Amino acid sequence: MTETSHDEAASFEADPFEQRWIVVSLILLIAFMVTVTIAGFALGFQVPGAESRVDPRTVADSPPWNEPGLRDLGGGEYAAYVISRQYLFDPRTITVPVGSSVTFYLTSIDVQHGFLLQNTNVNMQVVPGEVSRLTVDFDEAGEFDYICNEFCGAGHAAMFGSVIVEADEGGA
Ligand SMILES: [Cu+2]
Repeated sequence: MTETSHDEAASFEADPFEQRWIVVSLILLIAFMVTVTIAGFALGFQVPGAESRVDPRTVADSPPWNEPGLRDLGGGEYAAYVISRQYLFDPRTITVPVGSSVTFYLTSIDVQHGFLLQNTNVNMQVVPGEVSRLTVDFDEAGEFDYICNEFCGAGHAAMFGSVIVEADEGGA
């Protein structure tokens, strides 16, 4: 039985070059954790989450999905229920006033689709059986097209729509 000295057991021997890289990796890890924390809590970045589960065979017949479209929740807040299927988004047009905060709820009744809202950071997968949710604040008037960005079949390229953000005509 060989005896290990106390010093040897307690100290960590590594090449100085290797030690430097271990330190660099730890700094990077900490930097990523800080970045993700700031993005999530201070800047409001959201990861599209499965809001709830639905039955893709019956979801189109049950509220609120039996009447897809916009709901005015008051105070500039809206909910938009969008059904995705080969090869269209229902509804194809969503119109809101500038300054609106719109929470999009999407589900698919057939295959997997995508929902990319151009000129925003919204990019969600739309999975049958699940509801995807993301909130967008529309601070500028304009037209924001949404497209299916997951190949879903022969008519994939025709799968698009748009959010129209209307300028405030009242001019407060
Ligand atoms: Cu699609």
